[in-house]
Amino acid sequence: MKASEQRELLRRMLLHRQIDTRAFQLNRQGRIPFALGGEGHEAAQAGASLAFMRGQDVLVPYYRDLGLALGIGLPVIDVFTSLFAKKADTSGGRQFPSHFSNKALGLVSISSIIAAHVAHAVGFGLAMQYRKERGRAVLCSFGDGATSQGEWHEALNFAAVMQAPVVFFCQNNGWAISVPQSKQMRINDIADRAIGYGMPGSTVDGFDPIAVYDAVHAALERARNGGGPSLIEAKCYRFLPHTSDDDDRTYRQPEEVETQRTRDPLPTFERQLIEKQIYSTDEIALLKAELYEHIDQALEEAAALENPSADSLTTNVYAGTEKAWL
Ligand SMILES: Cc1ncc(C[n+]2csc(CCOP(=O)(O)OP(=O)(O)O)c2C)c(N)n1
Ligand SMILES: [Mg+2]
Repeated sequence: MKASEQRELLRRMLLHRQIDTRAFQLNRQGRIPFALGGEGHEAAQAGASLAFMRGQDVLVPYYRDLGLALGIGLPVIDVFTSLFAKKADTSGGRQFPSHFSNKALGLVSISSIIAAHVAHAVGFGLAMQYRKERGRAVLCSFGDGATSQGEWHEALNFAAVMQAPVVFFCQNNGWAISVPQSKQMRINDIADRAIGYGMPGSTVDGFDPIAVYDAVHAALERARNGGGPSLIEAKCYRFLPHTSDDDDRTYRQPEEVETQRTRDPLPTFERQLIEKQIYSTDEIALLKAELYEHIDQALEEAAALENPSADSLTTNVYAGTEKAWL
């Protein structure tokens, strides 16, 4: 991979981590009601986002995919406009946090219903196929827990039968809120499920952004060229509680989290880039400071925006009040 692409991967990972940190700080300060972090998922999402072709592909993500959304071009200010529930948000400040969407970027709005969006993704893929739009594919992302839902299985089976251009990207962090993988399934590798549907499946180290990029890139290329769907499982870990409303000490040992933290993909990738002389320590420090400044400005700009008016309270809630989203 080119040095410039490796630098870009690190930039995306750092941006994701820094925004997560700021969102949890804002939550603890009482400035936003809810935060949902992807710490431990940065490498998987940066790698997958680099394989996405903006203007061609469609991303059907889930709520933990801030890094994927930023990676394909979601502006930082939009993240905070949503977190502060401002009028300028695509949903007019009415959307649940971490439910970003951006039509121009091909970023589909998130379904709060776990795995429902996997069927939607197949629908997008079938539409591309029906319109004979070669060179386009759908990237659909979800967690390990989503693969325990019936809809997930129906969606994968149908995608395989129809040879729809969809890449199913599982970020297996070992937990579905308080339920560990061992209580969800009797298999170790979720990618093993692919064979049951007749599509290629592979497991990659979700802490290695280059490995994830390689796997997702190859699968998207295959889909774009009529080769049908695939399932990729990126094994990672969730370092934070499920959300700011969750206390993970009630269901997992802090030692487990500490052990996983020693494998944190951020310092690991930073070290790798320094060893390869792609970045110096000073350059990384400068990059972090620049990102911090950018986030700071976007955050304050968003905080100063107008709130939705009280009379918009029922817009898009009752029939007859529909207003198209941006
Ligand atoms: C159909 C459905 N069931 C339950 C929930 C509640 N819920 C929200 S997130 C979640 C866990 C999903 O875990 P996973 O797919 O592994 O993603 P992760 O949060 O670990 O990234 C659950 C059960 C839901 N939103 N939808
Ligand atoms: Mg999970």
